[in-house]
Amino acid sequence: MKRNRYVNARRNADWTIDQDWPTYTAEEQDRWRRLFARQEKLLPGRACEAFLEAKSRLGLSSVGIPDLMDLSEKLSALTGWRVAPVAGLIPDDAFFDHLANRRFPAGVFIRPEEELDYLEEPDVFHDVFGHVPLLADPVYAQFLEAYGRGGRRALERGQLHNLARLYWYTVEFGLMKSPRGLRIFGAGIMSSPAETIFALEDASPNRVGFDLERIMRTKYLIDDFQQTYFVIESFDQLLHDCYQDFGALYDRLRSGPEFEPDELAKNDRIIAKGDFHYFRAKGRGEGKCAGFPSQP
Ligand code: HBI
Ligand code: FE
Repeated sequence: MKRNRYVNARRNADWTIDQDWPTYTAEEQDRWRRLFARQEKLLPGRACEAFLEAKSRLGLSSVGIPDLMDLSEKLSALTGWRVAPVAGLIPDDAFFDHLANRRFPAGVFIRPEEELDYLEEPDVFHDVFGHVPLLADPVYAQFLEAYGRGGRRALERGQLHNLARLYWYTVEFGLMKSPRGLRIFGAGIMSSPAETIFALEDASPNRVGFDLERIMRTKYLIDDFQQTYFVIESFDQLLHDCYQDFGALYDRLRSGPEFEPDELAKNDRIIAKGDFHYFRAKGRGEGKCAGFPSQP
């Protein structure tokens, strides 16, 4: 297979494979360098401090695709997390088991040239550049481990759809307050130049203060920029609010509203109400207000 040469690699019971680092071609290494250089220019003043700091501490650089063994040694010295090579998406139970044991499963193929800006499966640039740096932050590190344990419980209880929304709106597309304005921490934004700008600077999307239950009631789009971004105060807030058994919350979620990706809810702490021009032009959402009397 051209697209991902690892799909037929011999894999272990936990879905990990050998990264086989020496076999990356010069072309693939160059693709990493270009992706890296492009994000490197955009992220100062846009990515949260913890990310920027960890990125250099871990020695991520435009030199090329990191050897995940070396990277794991550096990361584990900081927070005990390691990076586990996988071929692509792995089953939910295996994914959560890795997280619960402080191993982050990272895709090791690099996106093909034709999909430089959009791809469906997580590749090494998304997973390693986007996700790994924050694992060097002790509080974020604890949050993601707890998420892994919560994932296993959610699977048993048939509540994964709700928990997956938390992952989506924080780990992948989360924003954070900082003394000098909003910053990115979600890996889906971090690894996308277009969404880096869109999430912070475009007038289209809503930006709403983090609320766990509200997020778990909110659907999401997987094939476009987000219509609503949720904003945490800090990783301490994220960990604190999520460090609980979600059992009672899941029971509440069985009734009550579900929100569309473009909808504002009555009790939202609105940081910015989107004008939705980007989405309206594509015929995909206009920014409804649930529970508000509709304006003529
Ligand atoms: N596998 N490699 C990989 N990466 C993911 O982010 C991932 C996965 N398998 C399942 C999964 N995510 C979902 O369970 C979560 O996003 C909820
Ligand atoms: Fe991801």
